[in-house]
Amino acid sequence: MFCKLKVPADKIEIITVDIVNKSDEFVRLNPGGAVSVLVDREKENKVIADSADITKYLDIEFSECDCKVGYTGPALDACSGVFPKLAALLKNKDKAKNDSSKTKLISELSKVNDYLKSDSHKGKFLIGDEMNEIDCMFLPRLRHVIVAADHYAGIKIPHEMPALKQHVDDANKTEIFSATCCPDDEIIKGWSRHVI
Ligand SMILES: N[C@@H](CCC(=O)N[C@@H](CS)C(=O)NCC(=O)O)C(=O)O
Repeated sequence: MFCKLKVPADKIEIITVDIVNKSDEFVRLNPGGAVSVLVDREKENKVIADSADITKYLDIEFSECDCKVGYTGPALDACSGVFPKLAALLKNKDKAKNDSSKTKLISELSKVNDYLKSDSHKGKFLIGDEMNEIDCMFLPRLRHVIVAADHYAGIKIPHEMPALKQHVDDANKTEIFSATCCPDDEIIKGWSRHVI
């Protein structure tokens, strides 16, 4: 998603990887085997195999587009607890802790909703009317919540969080987010080894 935000469309080719059945070509390129991987064909197929390193690299190579890489502030404070609480809920094997794990996730979502409707928030996205690096970090994670928390724990974004719902609707309308969304069944399959 960050690559699509930074790099002109005619310079990008997105290739999806089946991480359960990795092709030999992919493993040759990235013996570590994890995604995301960037291959810079203009730099003798230079391979960068870590999303934080890819972000830094693209930020330098395409410096004319300022996507507020490394932003810290209220938006980051508001959204950084969501994914860890999702992981804690889905990886929890102790039934007695299930309700409290759900409550903790909902409480993190509520922090985002509160931030989105606060005076310190302006614009459609997390830190303005344009997408920035923080949106590329948070929106895919929020989609994991929307898909996996619903599938495995029956949790949906509560109706009492209209600002968060609107935020998701606005993001879904953008080409950058919708074109890079992981399909629902892949998200569900990805979490299945932790849940079952
Ligand atoms: N340091 C890596 C970690 C990424 C990561 O854990 N990717 C997972 C998918 S979200 C993966 O590729 N897992 C498959 C595997 O490691 O075989 C990054 O952030 O780029």
